[in-house]
Amino acid sequence: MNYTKYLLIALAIASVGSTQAAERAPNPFITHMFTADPSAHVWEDGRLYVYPSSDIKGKGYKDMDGYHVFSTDDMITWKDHGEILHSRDVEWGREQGGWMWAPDCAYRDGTYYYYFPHPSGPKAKTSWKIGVATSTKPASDFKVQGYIEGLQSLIDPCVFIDDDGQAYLYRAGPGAPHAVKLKENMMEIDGEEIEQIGLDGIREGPFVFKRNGIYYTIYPDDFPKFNKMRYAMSDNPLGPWECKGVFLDSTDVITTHGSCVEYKGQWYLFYHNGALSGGKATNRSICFDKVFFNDDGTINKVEQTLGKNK
Ligand code: FUB
Repeated sequence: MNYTKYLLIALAIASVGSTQAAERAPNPFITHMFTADPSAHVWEDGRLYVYPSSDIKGKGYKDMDGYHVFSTDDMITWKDHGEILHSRDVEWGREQGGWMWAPDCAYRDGTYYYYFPHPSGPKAKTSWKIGVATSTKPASDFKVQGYIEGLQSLIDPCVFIDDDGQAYLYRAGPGAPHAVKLKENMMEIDGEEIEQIGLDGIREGPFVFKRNGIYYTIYPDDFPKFNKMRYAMSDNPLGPWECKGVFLDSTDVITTHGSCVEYKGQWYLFYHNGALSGGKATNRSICFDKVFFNDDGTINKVEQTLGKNK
């Protein structure tokens, strides 16, 4: 075989390889229903699970009343595990239902803990509780156990378990961001809530993760009209934090809310936009894009593989 022929064959193989490496589900990756506020986790079965809230076609935030779970093992094919919880399953919840807002899920010792903000009284804004449902499976058979007592009325729970096994609950919106340790039962607080300092401009939706010994909080800011996503770093899971600025520009809806996770050697940001509804604020769709870190741990601006507002 002459050299040119050999080179052409090698280039063809390389280009097939790079096409395969780039393969992924296009954004938005869930298209049969509206979804928002994606919280992504990789569990022991090796799959990546996404726990979002569900928007309802033509309806508003107060009408959000159930949760689905989605999972994948290749970032291409996504399985809808169906509805895992509905406001009617929440005994202590407000009679009128609705308001099942941004959830999160954590795993400890064979149990999955599903955390969801839901009001306990007719005045949603002053009666937010953080409900807890448990299951031995990541995406089915969840049973509501109650809510976490002793917390102020805030939304958007995120539960992070550190390498030493200590679990922390973070929340923000409509008030200032707070964090608190959880007991080993994952359903009771251990100590006082601590205001999180340094999350400049935070509106709601904190998500905490750790990489190379550095703690990160990513969060929606209050940028007028179309919020952006900022991040902050710390050497302590309870802060103080140092805000490093915007790493996700606005999408085409006012809210932004997301999570950051490593899967099969690549970091991803999960977030939402209004691509399937033409930018309707309450009919959102979840997306993911790659995240790249610099040597000092700072995060590069995430390139959205679909349109955005500046
Ligand atoms: O999806 C309902 C609410 O909108 C969430 O709880 C907030 O984070 C915002 O995305």
